[in-house]
Amino acid sequence: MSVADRAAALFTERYGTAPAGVWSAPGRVNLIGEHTDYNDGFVLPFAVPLRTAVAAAPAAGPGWTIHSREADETVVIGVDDLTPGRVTGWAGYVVGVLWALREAGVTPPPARIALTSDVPLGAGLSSSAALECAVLAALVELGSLDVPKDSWPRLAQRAENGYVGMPCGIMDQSASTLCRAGHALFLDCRDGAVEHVPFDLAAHGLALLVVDTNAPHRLVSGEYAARRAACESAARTLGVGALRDVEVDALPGALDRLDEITGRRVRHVVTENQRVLDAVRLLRDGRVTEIAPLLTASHASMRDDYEITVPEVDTAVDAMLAAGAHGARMTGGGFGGCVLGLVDRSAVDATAAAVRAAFAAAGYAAPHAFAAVADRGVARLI
Ligand code: GAF
Repeated sequence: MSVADRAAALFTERYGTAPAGVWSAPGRVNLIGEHTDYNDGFVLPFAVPLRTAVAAAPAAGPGWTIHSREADETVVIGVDDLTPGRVTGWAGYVVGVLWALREAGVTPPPARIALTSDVPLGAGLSSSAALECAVLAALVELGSLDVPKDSWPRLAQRAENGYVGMPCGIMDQSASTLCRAGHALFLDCRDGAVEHVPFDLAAHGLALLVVDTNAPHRLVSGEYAARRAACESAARTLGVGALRDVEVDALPGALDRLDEITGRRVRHVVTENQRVLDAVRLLRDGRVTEIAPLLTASHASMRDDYEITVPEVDTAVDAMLAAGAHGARMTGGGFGGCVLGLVDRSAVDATAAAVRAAFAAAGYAAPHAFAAVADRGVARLI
């Protein structure tokens, strides 16, 4: 059964009536451009065919009833709960969207909601943005709200920053909202400019192997916030609005003005922005295999300069490269999560087997591997 059908069936089972509709939003894999979004930089994610589905219908009284299949829990939310910190856990992302709408001067419609998801939690595939964006789509349509789609990423980000307390950038919510099938989303996180870059690997005899290392990441923990704070402090020291304003050529001079650790953080961001621009240029020209060294360089930069990888992630990247992957890197916020590898189509199974063998040898739990294709963003499915 599709995720949309499962959400509809869940709604009927819980509430004894059919939903008014089912909306869904995808998780994402970021091809390249990590920890650049909150530095006003560039990112290149694509949506994966793993989706969160929200079946919903208007409710008579005030408030919201929300049931999650994965949590096996029903949460009843009153208007008083729209206060940051009041609701935590999975429901906090839903209530965060209600709160963000109200903060924007929009009254979300009372509703009954049933949700289920194919996006694994804590795998760095942006399960939270998928949830936020699917809920937003449902509420906007149920309430006929005057909330244009290009404002959804900021609203969903506001939910996460202001309600959940995770100081994320704008990448994940943009990917979940704006991505198109067969394309990666080249996003300028400063002005929101978007280019849908063709990303059809099969046409080039290639595939993108994604390995979920099962090393759970905890982005609400302090490390993500610490990286973000270091970048903002470095920008102030350098007298720029954001690290996006530091060009690669100006890096040596900038590093002279920073302590050693901050300098490495800045070097990651500045070089990563350039790698995104280089990757986009190559993809536009159809020179897909040539992005591979950029992927591998991105990983080295995250491992050595930004220090956000963990042993499971480094093992997966090394195993992919040893098995002949053209390039490989961790994707997402880090401290666990997923690794991607650009491989020949014919090498997908052998590369996945090589990672499994390396994990077994290291005593790690068996990882989950799949070949990812670029899917569409948020949509009404039923
Ligand atoms: C997480 C965040 F939510 C994104 O905004 C982004 O910073 C990413 O980590 C790192 O590139 O997914």
